[in-house]
Parts: sequence; structure tokens; C-alpha cells
Amino acid sequence: MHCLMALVLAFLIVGANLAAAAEVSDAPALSESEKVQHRVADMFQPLSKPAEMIHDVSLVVLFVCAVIFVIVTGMLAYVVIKFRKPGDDDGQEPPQIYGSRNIELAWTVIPILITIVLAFVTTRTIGEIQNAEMPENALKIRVVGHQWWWEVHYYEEVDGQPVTYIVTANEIHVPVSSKDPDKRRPTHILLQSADVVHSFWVPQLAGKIDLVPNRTNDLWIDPYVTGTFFGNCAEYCGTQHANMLLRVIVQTPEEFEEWKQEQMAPNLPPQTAQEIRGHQLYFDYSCVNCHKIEGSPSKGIFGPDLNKVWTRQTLGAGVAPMDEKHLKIWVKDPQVLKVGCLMPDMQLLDNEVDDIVAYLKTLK
Ligand code: HEC
Ligand SMILES: [Cu+2]
Repeated sequence: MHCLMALVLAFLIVGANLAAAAEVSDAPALSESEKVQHRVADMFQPLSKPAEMIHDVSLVVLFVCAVIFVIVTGMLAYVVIKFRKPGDDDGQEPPQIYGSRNIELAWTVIPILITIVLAFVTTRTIGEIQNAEMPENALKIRVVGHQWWWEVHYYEEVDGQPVTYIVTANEIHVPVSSKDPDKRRPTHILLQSADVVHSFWVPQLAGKIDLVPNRTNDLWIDPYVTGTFFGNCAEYCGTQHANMLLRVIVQTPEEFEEWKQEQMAPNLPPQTAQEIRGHQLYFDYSCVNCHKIEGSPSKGIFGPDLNKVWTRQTLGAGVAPMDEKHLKIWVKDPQVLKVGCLMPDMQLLDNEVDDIVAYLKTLK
């Protein structure tokens, strides 16, 4: 009873302290309703060929393991109940039996065989996915992992050389593919890293593959339906690893073509007085050293390409929605929304922030 009271008291004290702590801390930069929707993607609902193949093989593995689990725990339960200490126990040691060649062989050989079969089934699937031929019409993308965002290049091979035609960040638009071989249009994605090891994972579309510095890996996706698919970095890569989110937006061929044209169109020059001031400030401050804007002297590549930044759904690899309010918070001090991210607080005045954001909104 004392014990229980002590426990209740402990809970009350901890609870009170937590409540007090919550009162002192500042209001969060993002309220609950403003947080960007990031449904945890359901890997048991694959909607793309490679994810489907992985799903099938994992069900086989899961089934075999479930059977082993039931047999082993069943036998364990049986033994524990059947051979529990009887009422008339004489307190003597039971007879000691050492070694049974047959039983030892059985529990060595059977698990080895099961493991070999599972290994073969798995490697065959991995091989089939990795060695799949990409059709001529496959969309080609190169993704570079950064602490803590994704750089995305759309490229075409011209005389064996990759030529980039769109650069964006964190959001990958692709056309819908199909199970019908004639209507298929998969997307082939090269994976590289600018700093540490990251891992690209969009559970409903494909398996996860690491992005390793000085190496190019690749995967492909073949989405059967349109929609937005959520993914994230699946290899711890530093402070903001958890906010290194990514989304794949699967569109109809027409919508995708429209998006492509929009991204490739030249930016309109700033119109209003405020946009012109913002444009000037953007170039006066060191934004240009880290960010690139197509057709302008802003050629930095340390941070995300800001060309058409206003067409993105999210900001800072999914930490906030892309709207005026959050863009202002970000430009004022990105550390508020994404603590430790590699864009510094530029110490801008509020009116400078307003002007720069007005300019950024013309990038669409
Ligand atoms: C030292 C380099 C650096 C400087 C200087 C810098 N940025 Fe950034 N910026 C970054 C990095 C890195 C990110 C990505 C942060 C992340 O998502 O983790 C970023 C992200 C952004 C984003 C969000 C883009 C997106 O798609 O999510 C905007 C907008 C932006 N910066 C605007 C600016 C503006 C405006 C300035 C000048 C006032 C500026 N930046 C100065 C490095 C920099
Ligand atoms: Cu990571």
C-alpha cells in the first residue's frame, strides 16, 4: 500500500513539473494544426512494382518466421507446464542426459536449410529489382542527399552526357506508370550524397537505398496510381535527420507535363516596388552564396535551388507548409523552425524579411 502511494505521489510530482516546464517554454513556431501532414506511409500497401515485390517476399519471410515462432513457443509452453515441479517432488536431481545426435542434427540442419531458402528467396527478389531493364521512356532523376534536405535533378542523356533541365528540392514530381507494359513509364533515380550517408525511402514505392558519398546508387519506382507518397531519410544523418522528409507527387502525364513546363519557364522579373526591393536585398545579402536562381547571378549550391521555390508544397524538407507566414519565419530565422539546420539566422529586419519574401513569391 505504501508502495502504491509513493508511486502516485511520484506521478503527481513529475506531472506538476512537466506542466510547469510547458508554461515557461515559448509557444512553438508551428501549432498542431499547422504541422505539415506526414502520414506514416503504410508499407503493407505497396503501389509500385519494386515495393510490391519486396512486400511479397516479406510476407513469405514473415509467414515462415510465424510458423517457427508458434512451434517454438508452443513447445516451450508445453514443457514449462508439463514438467513443472510436481506436488510430490522428492527434491532429488533428475537424471542427467547428455547429447542426442539425432536431436542435435535436427536443430542444426533444419534452421540452416530454412535460412538458406529465405536467403535465396530474398536475394532473388533483390536481384530482379536491381537488374530490371529500364525502358527507353523512363524518366531520369538524380537525387543528392544533404544535411537535411534532398536535391533533385531532372536530366536527359545527350550523347552519353547527363544534361539537367530542372533542379528542385524535397519534392519529386513523376508521371504515373501502369501495370500494363504498353502504358508503363517508370522513373529511374540515381542516388548520391554531398556529405554523410543518407537513405532514400518511400515505403509504398520502393525499398530503401543508401546515398553514400563518392558513390552512385540507384533505384526505380513504378507507381500505379496518382497521389502524394511520403518518404523520409532512413539513415541517421545528424540533428535534423527526422526533418529530412520527402514527398513523391505522382501525376497524370498531362499534369506532369504542365509541372515540367512551369518549372522550366523563365522567372518573371519582379514587378511591384516591394518585390524589386526584395530582389535587391536578396542579392545584397549572402543568400546568393548558398542558393541558386536560374537566369540570375545567384549561383550558390550549398542550399536548395530556389528557382520556383514558391511552387513547392513544403519548406525546409517538410518542416512547415510553404505559405507566406512560414516563409517569413524561415527567412527571419530558419533556426526557429528547424533547429541546427545549415542556414544561419541572417539577422534581417522585419521589413527586409517582408520584402525578400515578396520577391521569393515571384519565383513560381
Ligand atoms: C550558409 C548558406 C545559406 C545562406 C547564406 C542562406 N541560406 Fe537559405 N538555406 C540554406 C540551407 C542549407 C537550406 C536548407 C535547410 C534545410 O532544409 O535543412 C536553406 C533553405 C532555404 C529556403 C527553403 C527552401 C526549401 O525549398 O525548403 C529558403 C526559402 C531560403 N533558404 C532562403 C534564403 C534567403 C532568402 C537567404 C538570404 C537572406 C538565405 N536563404 C541564405 C543555406 C543558406
Ligand atoms: Cu537522415
